[in-house]
Amino acid sequence: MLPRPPADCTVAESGRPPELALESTELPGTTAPQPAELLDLHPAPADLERLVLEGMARQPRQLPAWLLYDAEGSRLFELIGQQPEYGLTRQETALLRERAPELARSLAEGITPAPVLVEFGAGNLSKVGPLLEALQPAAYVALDISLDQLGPSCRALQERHPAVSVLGICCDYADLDQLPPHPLLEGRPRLGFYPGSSLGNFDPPQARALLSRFAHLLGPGSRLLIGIDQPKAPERLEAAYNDAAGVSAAFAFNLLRRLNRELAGDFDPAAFTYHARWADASRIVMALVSRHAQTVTLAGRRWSFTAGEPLITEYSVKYSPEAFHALAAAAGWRAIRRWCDGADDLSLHLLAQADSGPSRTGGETPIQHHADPTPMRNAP
Ligand code: AVI
Repeated sequence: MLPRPPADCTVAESGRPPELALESTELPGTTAPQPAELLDLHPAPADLERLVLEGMARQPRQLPAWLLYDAEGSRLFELIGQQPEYGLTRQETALLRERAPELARSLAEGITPAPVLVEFGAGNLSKVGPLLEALQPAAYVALDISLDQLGPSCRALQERHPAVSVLGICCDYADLDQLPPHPLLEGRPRLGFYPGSSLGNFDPPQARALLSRFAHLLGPGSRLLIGIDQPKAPERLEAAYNDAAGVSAAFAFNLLRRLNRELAGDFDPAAFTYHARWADASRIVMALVSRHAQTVTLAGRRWSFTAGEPLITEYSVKYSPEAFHALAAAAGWRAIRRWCDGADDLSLHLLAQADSGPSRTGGETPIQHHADPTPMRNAP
């Protein structure tokens, strides 16, 4: 039997008219697109060293998740998205494709002039196409830590969407005080897009700070469309982060290779084992666990690991809609609407800055309820 739709969620419909399966926009006879622009604000090697030293000194040891995304890490993460156990990427991509016109309408309602769409952690830009088609923003700005991935992805996107000016900014978006000055960003409202549930890779206090930072980077009156994965059966979650093909493990081990290469480390990957488990009823904890007592050199210092000691590579916190709304509210965002996949595994939340738009004191209901009477099915 198919599950019933939750009352507070607009669900993905089964099937889609072919004309709405959006992709390329280039029409015969259109002018050649401008090349996409790229700004490189990647943290300097000294910053990387400082962050690694801070993380290694923590108890338990934990490194910033963005370190996972060098060229090889970005390639492996794309592969994770194709593993049968890891549904997040497929389900969210399908939801974005199926609901793009409605998402764009809600996102840009009452916003003039044409906005700039700013995507945080844009990766290979594989999710934004349908939204760009439907929204037709004046410009699209993609922020990501991996320059190797951002450059080619921005160029390819610019070719597919010649009417939208594309700007790539390679940076740690969680450590950005301002969007850099650029003509494309001047005098236009900004809308934020943060798919993929990457917010879950920050612990809740950091996630709250990141949402506040987004409000600041986007400016007053902005809105944010954000993808959030939800808690589900622990066995399903643990399987998603322990895929049978071992890609999640390879993704974590790649971090040790990066540390060896960039910070003169001598980690022996064979001396660690990869572990991902559901903890505290709220998050997956991914770690490389030391197989035995050992000493490692990194950035000119010696670090000892006891047998069984973890080096945490990532958290992946899952938020119920209610828990996410509370987090967003604490960061100054008001929840406007939620869309979910057929199984209500994950959501796309539309947020507006709490001090913008109609006041909530006049009896306004912050969440629109969109019960869909049609039967649902899981997104492919
Ligand atoms: C990018 N992020 C949302 C992924 C996740 O699901 O937490 C990262 C990941 N790491 C291993 N598998 C997926």
